[in-house]
Amino acid sequence: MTSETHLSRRQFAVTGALAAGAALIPLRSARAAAPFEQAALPYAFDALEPHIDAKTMEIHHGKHHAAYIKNLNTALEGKDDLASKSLDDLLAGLSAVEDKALQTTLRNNGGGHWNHAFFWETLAPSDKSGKPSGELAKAIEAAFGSSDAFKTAFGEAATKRFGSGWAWLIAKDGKVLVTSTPNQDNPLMPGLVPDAELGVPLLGLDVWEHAYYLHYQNRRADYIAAWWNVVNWDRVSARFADAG
Ligand code: MN3
Repeated sequence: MTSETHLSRRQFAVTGALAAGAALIPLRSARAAAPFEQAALPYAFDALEPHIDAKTMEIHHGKHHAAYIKNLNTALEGKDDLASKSLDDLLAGLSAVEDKALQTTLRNNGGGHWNHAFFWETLAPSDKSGKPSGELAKAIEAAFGSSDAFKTAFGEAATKRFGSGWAWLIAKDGKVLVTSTPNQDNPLMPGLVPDAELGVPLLGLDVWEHAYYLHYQNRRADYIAAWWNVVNWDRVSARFADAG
């Protein structure tokens, strides 16, 4: 995860240990702090209206995303080798987790945490949405022919994702491409998502019904069309620049 997001680890409390020779001892008892915590939204719940309504944002952030973090932290209890990893490293190494039940739990909830933290940072009020700029605009033009053709391709990936999942624009080898993943998978999980491309996520769209059902009911296409109004293109363009 890049520094823009807030997947910070809670600082474990340490003893004062000021006496000469005393070591600082992390308090990693059974009551040790959970490793992952949730950042506040970078805007108000109603900041994306009318495109995404305040109630949906409140439940999506406060209930759904929060539950992924809670479940992730619970799964990591007592597993210091995994709990000490960054979330990116945890996802990158999931295919090597031998306990398949644990792997599935980490995949669903670690992916859920990563994807949602990324999603909130990808959005902005419509008056700040902007357009793809700089090298990203050129890469989209090169890959898809036009901005409209890109939106059509991305929208198709989001619409055709059966059930729950995500559509992505990713950077790979200096280019951009569209892919999609089921459930809470993402393009940072080598060895686990055979039908998806791996790469650096630039833009991700949550097409789980919980992301739109209150306002749009079954009309996923209407949600997708409205969502374009609240994409934070400055952020997406910066991600492409950082992807190198
Ligand atoms: Mn969601």
